[in-house]
Amino acid sequence: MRIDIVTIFPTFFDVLDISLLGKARTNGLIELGVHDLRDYTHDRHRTVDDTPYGGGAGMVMKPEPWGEVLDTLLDSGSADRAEGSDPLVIFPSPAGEVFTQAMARSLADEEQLVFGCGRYEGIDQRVFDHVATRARVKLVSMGDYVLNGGEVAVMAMIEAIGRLVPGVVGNPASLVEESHENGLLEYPSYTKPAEWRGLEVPPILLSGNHGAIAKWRHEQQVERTRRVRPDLLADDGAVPL
Ligand code: JCK
Repeated sequence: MRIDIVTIFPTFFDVLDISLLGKARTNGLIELGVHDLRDYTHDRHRTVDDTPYGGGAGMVMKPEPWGEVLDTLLDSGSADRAEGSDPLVIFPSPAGEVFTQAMARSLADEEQLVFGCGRYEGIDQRVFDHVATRARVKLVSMGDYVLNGGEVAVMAMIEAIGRLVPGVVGNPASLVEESHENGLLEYPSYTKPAEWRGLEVPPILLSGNHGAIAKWRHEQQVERTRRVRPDLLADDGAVPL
């Protein structure tokens, strides 16, 4: 998978070199390009923002630098790209579709993802409208709270997507287990020692009875989900499997 990121804070993504994805990159499983939007300006102040038409607070990102960087990213490699594997362009936005694990799974199958990180009050609408005439475009939100820009959202999305790319996660068994997940919250986990600061590991986990352990873990999942995330259960409280 190839991932390109456009941002006015390119060093924000330096940490990707040392995270989970660092290894995937040395293995060539994930190729990453980080592009400074200001490199696509032509004025001496490298201006990327301007005041909003119609008035209002804050600044809006100008369309021209976005047009130039996206021209470069969408044209480069188009010659040797396989049919039907055109890049998908993702803009984090409070007005986007909410990012989910299902979305991460589907994005992990893409050949090339381009992430456009906005700042200020966002990007001139014509950038989305124009790129949509040349590529598939998605506006994606991290959730119903307000961030200062798209960078943190892109970092989270890349972590969620990257670990689903075949060969990236160290222990594929954990992914197999995840793919069999049932839409419930996870069960509580314990490791040694069996007693710590007066707190004991639930004895069933030491019993060696794998059937009973599986049943207990499922009950824990249901109980937790009902308490913390009842929205994940059907309206009648039925347990999805
Ligand atoms: C991209 C700029 C900052 C701040 C105005 C927002 C009513 C617009 C995001 N889950 C998420 N929350 N926020 C973002 C996000 C924020 C961004 C950009 C993503 C680019 N900003 C900003 C305030 C506003 N309002 C709600 C008015 C933008 C994601 N993903």
